[in-house]
Amino acid sequence: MKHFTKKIFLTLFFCAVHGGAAAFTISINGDSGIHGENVKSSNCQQSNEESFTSDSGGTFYTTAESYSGGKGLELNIAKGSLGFGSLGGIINFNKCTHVSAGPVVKGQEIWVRIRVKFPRNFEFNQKGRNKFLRLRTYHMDGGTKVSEGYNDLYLDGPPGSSNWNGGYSPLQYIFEGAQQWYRAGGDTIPLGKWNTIEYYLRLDDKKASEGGNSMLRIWLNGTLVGETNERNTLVRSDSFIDSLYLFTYWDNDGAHISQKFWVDDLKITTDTPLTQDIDGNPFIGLGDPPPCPPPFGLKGQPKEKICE
Ligand SMILES: [Ca+2]
Repeated sequence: MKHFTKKIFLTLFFCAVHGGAAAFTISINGDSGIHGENVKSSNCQQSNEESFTSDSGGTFYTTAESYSGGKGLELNIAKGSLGFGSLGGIINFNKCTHVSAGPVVKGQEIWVRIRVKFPRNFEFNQKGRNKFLRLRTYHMDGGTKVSEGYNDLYLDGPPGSSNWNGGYSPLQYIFEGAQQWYRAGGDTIPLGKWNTIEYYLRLDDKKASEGGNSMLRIWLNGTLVGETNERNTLVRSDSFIDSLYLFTYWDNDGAHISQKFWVDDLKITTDTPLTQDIDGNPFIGLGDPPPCPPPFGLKGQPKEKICE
């Protein structure tokens, strides 16, 4: 009880100083979902976990592909579609009141970890850069909410599949409020297998050379492939992030082909993970939950390992 009281006091103190929400965690692993059911709930609660709150019309729970728990999420893009409203989905943190989620502000940190699997014959959009994990950023001007654009992590198709501008990178970052690209290192993202990608921001309107404390980190399959403190992640000291857009947009021309791919184990947290990478940076990492083997389907063998 004493510890609980102290935690509440510290939370209130933090909010009073920073104006931001207490630490929160949003998770979607699909494991309690019903195969074929749309993943969307206006109050962010569905199948014993969180859910997209809008624009996820083509996203469904599936037993066909999963990294953990025997179920994952199937994402669809239809030929001719721009993707918005159907591809992936949006999680508005303000809708996730049951986990005390809300705007993330200067000085706070946010980690977004997801697993993604593209079929071997998957064709990325023909411009080369695919909108992937986007943290929408705003500030208030009087009573008006003003968009600063997105803190964007783009996922790029394999080299040679598209037109490259400035050299290949599997993952590229830009904050639209500052318009400066950052290209992560690392190899291409393998098709036909699960990949774990993690995206981290420490929010500041000033980068290190301006005396600020901003930070960007990107991990691909547990390896740190991008890190810089030379990017502004907010426009103003009172700016905030209040939503995650997962894909949500294909390109300006419409998809050239109808396709599906899969995601699993999406986790968004502002609570510093206990796991660290080999450089000592806190991250959600490859575990959480540990991987499950696929069901063998043979008589006498367990169908599925329980993932904690
Ligand atoms: Ca799962």
